[in-house]
Formats: sequence, C-alpha cells, structure tokens
Amino acid sequence: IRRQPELWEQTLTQGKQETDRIRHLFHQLQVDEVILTGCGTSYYLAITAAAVFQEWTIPSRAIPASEMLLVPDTVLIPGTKTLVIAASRSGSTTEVVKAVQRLRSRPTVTTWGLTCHPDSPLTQAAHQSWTLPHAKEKSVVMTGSFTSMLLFLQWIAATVAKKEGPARELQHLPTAAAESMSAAHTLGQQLGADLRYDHLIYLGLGAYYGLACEGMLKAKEMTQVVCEAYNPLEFRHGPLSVLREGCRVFLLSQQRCSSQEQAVARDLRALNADVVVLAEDAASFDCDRPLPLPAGFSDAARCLLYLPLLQWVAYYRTLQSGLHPDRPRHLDQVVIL
Ligand code: F1P
Repeated sequence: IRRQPELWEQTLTQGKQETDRIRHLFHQLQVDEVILTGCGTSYYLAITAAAVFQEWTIPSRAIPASEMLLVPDTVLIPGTKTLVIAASRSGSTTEVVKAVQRLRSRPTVTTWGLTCHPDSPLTQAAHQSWTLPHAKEKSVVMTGSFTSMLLFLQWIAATVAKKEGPARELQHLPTAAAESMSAAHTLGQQLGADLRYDHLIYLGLGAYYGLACEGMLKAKEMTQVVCEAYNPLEFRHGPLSVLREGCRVFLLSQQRCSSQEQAVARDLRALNADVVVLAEDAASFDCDRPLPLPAGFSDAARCLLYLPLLQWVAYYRTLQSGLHPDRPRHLDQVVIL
C-alpha cells in the first residue's frame, strides 16, 4: 500500500515511453467504442477506467469478462468497431483469457491486454498488450497493482485525448499521493482498529462507483465483514433502510457533485451512521471524519488518491480481527475455471 506513489511514478515513466505506440495504434484503429473488461478487482478498475475514457476520449463501457465470454452477443453492437481492453494482474484468469481468445476472431473487434505478468496467457492472446512488471504483488489481495493498472489506463485515455490537460494532471499524482499518504495512513489505522462498526458501506458515483466497489472488495476479502457499494444518490432509494449505529459509510465525493453529496452525508448522519468523507472539500461536509484530498485535480484524474485510505482501513481491520491480510479466506491469486 505504502509503495504506491513510487509505483505510479514508474507507471508514468513507462506510459511516457509508450505514448507514440499507443497514439499510433489507437488512431490506426478508428474504433467507435471501447469496452473495458476484467474480473473482480480488475473489473472494478474497468468501471472506473471506462468512465474516464468516456470523459476524455470516446464512448466506453465496462463489462465483466464472464459476460464477454459467455454472452458476447448481448454486449457487442453489430457493425460497431470495438476496442476491448482486458485488465488482469495475473494475465491468467480464465474468463479474461478465454474471452480475449474468442473475441480476437471477430472482424470488428480488436483486443488489448494489460497485466503485471510478462508472457502471461493474456499477453499471448491479445492483439497488443502492455505489462507493468513493477506492479506485480506477492499478496492475493490487489492494492498497488489495481492503482497502477488504473493509472496506465488513464494514461492511455489521456494520450489519445484531443486535449493536453489530462496527461499533465496525471503526472502530479505521485507527488500528491506521497504528500497525502501519512494522513490516509493515520486515519486508516484509527478506523480499521475500531471493530464496533460491523457493516461498511462505500458510496461513489460514475467513475467513483468502481472505486467504491474496490474499497468494498478490499474490506470483504481481507476481513469478511459485511460490505456494500452503491451510487450515493441511489443509496437513498431503498438501501438507506439498513442504516443503524453499527454502519460506517465511506463517501467518495466528486467535486462536481459536492452539493448533492453533502445532502446525502447529512441524511446519513441524521440516521446515526458514522460517515467518513473523502473529497477535496471534505471539511465542508457534515461528517464524523473528513479526509481532504489534494486540490487541483479534475474528478477524472483524482481517482487514485481515494484508494490508500480504503486499503489501509481494510488492512488494519484485518490485523485487529486477528486475521492475516495476505491470506484471505477461500481466495487465490488467480481464479482458474
Ligand atoms: C483478479 C481477481 C482479484 C481477486 C482475487 C482473484 O485477478 O479476481 O480481483 O482479488 O484475488 O483474482 P486478475 O485477473 O486481475 O489477476
């Protein structure tokens, strides 16, 4: 978790070396849309990346790799030139590899792979692939690999975008993360050690829904506590009924939705939930624990900065529960069907 600023620096260095190749390949393809895919954490990163792609480049969506494999005709639009970008830390997850192998033969589909393992089945199956070996991990639970692959996908989107701002912003993320890591660590340690809260809820909208799902998955994998993820405004349409004193809610707020999300935070507090807000202007929310995030980023670029706190919370809760963060129950690094 702690080495992420350094990993992101290395990811950007690699991204810059690949800029011409990415631009050339993308412009040669002239695709109508991008579909990002993966499983588990890698699917959640696809959700976030798809929203960023759509905002910076062309129509994009995220689909679980199992659906790309099993029901591709419910996903692909006939006659549409599609770029499928598949992410997988291991590059070996069955659904991802088989989906790419099958899609490759479709004339309207081009496949790109993104992984942390060189020479993996995914790199062999995809038309083009990128590997981030520096982001490989020994742990089962993905942390730095998630954020590094997400940053690389953001870099691809920024590279093919018609404006320069996104690429410039991304280059400031490692420094911003290094500066905010200690606040995230201190708060994560406090929150993780507090076992009174046995129901964790993660809220994020658009690109941040993928981040909320990832925060939820980290806590679930490491601690097996009950966790859920929702869009913050959707949460008021029914799920709100579960709120009680043992609930802790993490609200990952976007700057452009700040006033609506402040209203959500007020509702949550009124129902006795413990509310943690991560936002650039976190101090202006009615919440129990604000984590102000570094200023000066667009919502699309800022994504990565939300993750360290969520990862620390899961990590410290695991230790406090007497569990081993690197040995999550029933899980392996790779799911082979
Ligand atoms: C993804 C994944 C992880 C999950 C678990 C099994 O693998 O599903 O999200 O935490 O450990 O693997 P990958 O395709 O990214 O290698």
